[in-house]
Amino acid sequence: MPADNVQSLIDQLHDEAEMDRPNDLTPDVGIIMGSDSDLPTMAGGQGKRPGAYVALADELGFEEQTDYTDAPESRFTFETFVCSAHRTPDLMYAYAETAADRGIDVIIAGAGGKSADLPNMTASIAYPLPVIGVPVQEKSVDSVIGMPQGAPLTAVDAGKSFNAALSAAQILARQYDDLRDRLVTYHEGLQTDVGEASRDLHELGTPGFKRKYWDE
Ligand code: RP5
Repeated sequence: MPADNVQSLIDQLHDEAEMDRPNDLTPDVGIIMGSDSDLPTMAGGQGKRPGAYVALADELGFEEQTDYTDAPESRFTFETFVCSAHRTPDLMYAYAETAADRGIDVIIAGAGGKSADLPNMTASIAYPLPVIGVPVQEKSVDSVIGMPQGAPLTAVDAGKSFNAALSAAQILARQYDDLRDRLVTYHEGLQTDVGEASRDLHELGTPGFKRKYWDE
């Protein structure tokens, strides 16, 4: 029997699934993780490289939807939950089972440890909704990607939740030209950064480059 506060989340998910809200008012991407200790990897910060939150919110203009019935202004939104496969299996099941009816178009699921089962179990339950798995640690890679034939899961390398977010946006961009343009702009920015670094390194020389970029 789930704890009361877990049951209340489960009930809420089922209630929301029955609301039949228009797709443009529901979160497009669902981010779930096995523990709040995964948040630095899934979102970024606390000494970790930028994560899914940074990719979606800062690079692609998504907004985080924190109230299912009150969508933010941005057309593209995501929501975030902690949902442990082992400690709250009923919540994991409810999230995956209701995701499509709640209007989620793609799920990003991250988990750590050697038994990182949240991404693959979510993919099986939410099928055919696409799920992108993020192994939070190196030792989680095998358990995330090791799916049997017929039970697909797309996955990124350990800790690369930023790329998981880009992949999620790529999936959505098949439907939305605006999002496609944002992805192209982001990619052009990467090219510009490399171009700048290359010219500066060449023209300033290594000591000058280090002075300009490393001593700031
Ligand atoms: C996994 O166990 C979680 O995804 C997390 O990466 C790991 C440790 O969880 P905590 O003990 O920090 O809650 O299920």
